Amino acid sequence: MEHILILGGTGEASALAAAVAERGLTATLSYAGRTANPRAQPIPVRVGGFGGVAGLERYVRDHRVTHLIDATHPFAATMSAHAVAAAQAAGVPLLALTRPAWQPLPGDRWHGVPDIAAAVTALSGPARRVMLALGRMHVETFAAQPQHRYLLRFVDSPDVPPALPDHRLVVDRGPFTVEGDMRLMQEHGIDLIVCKNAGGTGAEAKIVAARRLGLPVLMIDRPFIPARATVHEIGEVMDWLGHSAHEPAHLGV
Ligand code: 3Y8
Ligand code: NAP
Repeated sequence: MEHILILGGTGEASALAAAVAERGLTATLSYAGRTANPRAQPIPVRVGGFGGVAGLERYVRDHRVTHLIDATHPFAATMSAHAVAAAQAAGVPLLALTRPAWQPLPGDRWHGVPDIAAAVTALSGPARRVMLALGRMHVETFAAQPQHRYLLRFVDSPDVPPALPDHRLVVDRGPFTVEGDMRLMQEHGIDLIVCKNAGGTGAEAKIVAARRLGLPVLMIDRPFIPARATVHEIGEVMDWLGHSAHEPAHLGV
């Protein structure tokens, strides 16, 4: 009897949860607990850290996990590194489900930076109207460039106001729409977008909106993640699990 542990927090993890539920497979979706009301799922959910690599290994053994799937965000590098180490230690197979990085199209005005610290440095210079579409976790580091007017977008309302002297805050969870993000950028007179190269479709609206408005984008490259087997499609995960994506449970297979 399999027990699939999905490390979630992305649109792809939710789509995978739906696919394994449809096939009646035994699975658990795991959230870190970063948001107040994570999306409801069709499979059991656990919330909170595991307690490092050892904690994840213990969870895998105690819950007889047979397959570990890392469907976390490409910037959740610590979780992904822990998954590689814990899967090895516990002797369970690991597969990563990720989305390819976004690539600029002709005409895109992207300026690539290696990490968030480099994005902060790149913001030196005269005041601008910057859409900081990075969520809440890294906002404090941008206080080093207080001259800008920042447009922030968080999933939840913050307990304390962000430490940026000139900011506007939108509380909204994705997926977002191109029209919605174009309107937001125009309403706030945005002249620069800062974002992570998340890939996928849930966060893509803002770079399409920037493209249509001819706005520059400060694109933060993904952090290093140790090598592991990786796929980009749900069907490949189902094949890996030994349940072809074309054998729905109701056919009694
Ligand atoms: C807690 C689970 C689903 C998953 C939906 C995806 C798409 C919408 C777009 C912008 C960019 C950002 C942020 C973003 C998106 C999806 C996906 C995605 C970006 C939820 C969720 C959790 C989180 C955590 C949250 C981070 C933040 C990042 C906001 C749920 C809604 C900016 C990443 O307030 C905080 O502390 C938020 C923290 C980590 C990054 C940061 O540094 O702040 N995601 N986002 C997960 C957990 O607890 O394990 O609440 O339902 C999931 C989603 N957010 O099931 O449909 O697939 O990525 N999430 C980025 O890409 O830059 C928003 O505003 O344009
Ligand atoms: P991270 O920095 O890689 O991980 C930090 C710690 O958070 C991990 O060591 C682990 O704690 C815990 N953790 C992370 N993801 C977890 C999960 N799915 N289930 C259980 N514990 C988890 O992670 P992060 O960048 O904070 O991301 C947290 C969550 O938000 C993940 O689900 C990720 O997919 C989602 N997310 C992140 C981003 C982003 O920009 N970083 C964007 C969208 C969604 P222990 O060491 O105690 O086990």
